[in-house]
Amino acid sequence: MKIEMERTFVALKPDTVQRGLMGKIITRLEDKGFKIIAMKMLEVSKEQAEDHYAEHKGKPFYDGLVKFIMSAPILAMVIEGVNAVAEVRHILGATDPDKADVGSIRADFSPIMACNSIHASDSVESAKREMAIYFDLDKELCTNWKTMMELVIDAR
Ligand code: 3AN
Repeated sequence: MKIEMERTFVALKPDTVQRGLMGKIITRLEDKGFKIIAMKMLEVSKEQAEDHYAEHKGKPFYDGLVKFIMSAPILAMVIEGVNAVAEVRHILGATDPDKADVGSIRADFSPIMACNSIHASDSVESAKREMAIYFDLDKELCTNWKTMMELVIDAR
């Protein structure tokens, strides 16, 4: 199995912010051992929304997606960890909460697919593209610190 240190883009969607579930969902990511290296609450602009969902342009649900992501603030994050892209998607569960594994974030928190609580990039390439939509990558990533686990490993 590959072991790669990766970064991924995660956004807690408007439904999560409105329902006061940010803390619970961040805890799931931190408990798994991921490192949050950037975090920003923001109101998504039309341009950011259209960039984010460019792959869905033309689909019947596209307008609803853009409207929804702009309907309340999101919490944008960059997350670092071993195999972070696939592992974070695994913790999220399937896009449709009805099909998400029991114990995944979407199975546990999301009522319907249109309000599925959280987004995470589906590849390293998507992660780079999506991070750049929401963060100034030269200034806004906090990379010069270590988690307790990293300090313990260094001290051995
Ligand atoms: P994920 O967030 O799991 O990567 P995407 O990026 O494929 O899912 O889809 C983003 C959003 O688009 C989903 N949260 C969902 O609301 C909507 N969506 C995706 N596929 C469909 C579909 N087949 N019918 C309706 N809405 C969809």
